[in-house]
Amino acid sequence: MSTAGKVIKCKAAVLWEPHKPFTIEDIEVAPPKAHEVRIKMVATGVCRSDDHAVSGSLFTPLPAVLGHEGAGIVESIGEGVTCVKPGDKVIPLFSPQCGKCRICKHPESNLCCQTKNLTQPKGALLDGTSRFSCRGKPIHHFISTSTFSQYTVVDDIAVAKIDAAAPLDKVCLIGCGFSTGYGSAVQVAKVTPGSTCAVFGLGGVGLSVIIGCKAAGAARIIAVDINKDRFAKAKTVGATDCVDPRDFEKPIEEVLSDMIDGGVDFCFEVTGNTEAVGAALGSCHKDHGVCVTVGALASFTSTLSIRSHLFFSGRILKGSILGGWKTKEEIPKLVSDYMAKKFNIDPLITHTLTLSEANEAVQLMKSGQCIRCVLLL
Ligand code: COD
Ligand code: ZN
Ligand code: ZN
Repeated sequence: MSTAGKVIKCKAAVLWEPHKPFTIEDIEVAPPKAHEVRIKMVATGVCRSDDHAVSGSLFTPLPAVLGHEGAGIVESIGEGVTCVKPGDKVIPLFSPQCGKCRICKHPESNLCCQTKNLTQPKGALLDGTSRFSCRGKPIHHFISTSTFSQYTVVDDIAVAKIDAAAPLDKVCLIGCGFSTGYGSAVQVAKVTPGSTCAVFGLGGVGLSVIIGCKAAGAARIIAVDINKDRFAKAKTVGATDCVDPRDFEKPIEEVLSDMIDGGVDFCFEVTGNTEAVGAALGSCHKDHGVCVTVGALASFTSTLSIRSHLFFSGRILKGSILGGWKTKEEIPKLVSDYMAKKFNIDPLITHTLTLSEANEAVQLMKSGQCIRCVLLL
């Protein structure tokens, strides 16, 4: 029997208060309104930003259904939706693409003017209301996505149709972590063939940067982390050298400068530790080095402290969101590239659990035991 037009009851992980575990609840998910899409979620990765929302360093109104790295199948569509139909495999987009605004029309940018849920979180869909309720109370959405639920509703500018053959328990990572890292290398830094690269931080996102550097033809990729347990996986995905800054008395930027004749061409800070930004920038060649910071976004309130003399030359420091991809257009292409084996994301998934184990997944991530944990919904 069709569920279209009806309220769906399903399970979701709800965060009622900051710093508390999720509770697995029976929630109600209302049908999609005009230009909205209701999705039966199949799989979701658990990302650092979900935990940043739990801790409050990434502000989002609560109670909420978190999760933003998911994949599923369209259950029903609201009036006026033309980009997807029931039965389509999709990835929800925490950074939407309206296709009409100045930013969407700019060839180099991707932070669409409708990315309000990310920059000024209201915890709602674009019409300002929620489709979730639990125990008689409205529950907020999270950055246009809310994937820790068996069903979610998103705006039609925040969903990308993907290859019908794509394995959703793998390509869910293309909704955030993989695309953020891979795009930082190929799209934001524009790593060149034969170049030298260094990647600070070897979590799921940093390893995805390495995959991107390798795909772009980098000759040398130096993986930097204070946790040596991450080195084996870094080598598996393409690192040529692994360095622990704590093994040296001199600063890591001097170590890398000695290793690579004045510093690397491209450096990436993917630690979530703002203090590493200066070291990453200082590890770039002073003449032309490009440094991309991913971790500096980890908190809305943190500030950077960088020695100004690092800019007394041609170094460039760049930021980005979601690897610079124009999401609606380019996320499906990344899924197709994965299907065509242009890169492999499978080594990033070290654990697969169920929705009822969402809190265990967060603990695995916080303890550093997992790279990416996927929840089956
Ligand atoms: N030097 C070297 N390595 C370090 C240092 C340091 N000073 N500090 C920490 N590290 C290492 C840790 O040992 C760890 O291995 C690694 O850095 C970080 O790994 P994870 O598993 O914590 O992180 P990821 O890859 O899942 O996520 C890293 C981000 C920086 C992306 C994350 O913190 C984040 O949320 N950033 C928000 C910005 C963003 O764009 N996120 C993607 C959209 S949600
Ligand atoms: Zn994320
Ligand atoms: Zn736009």
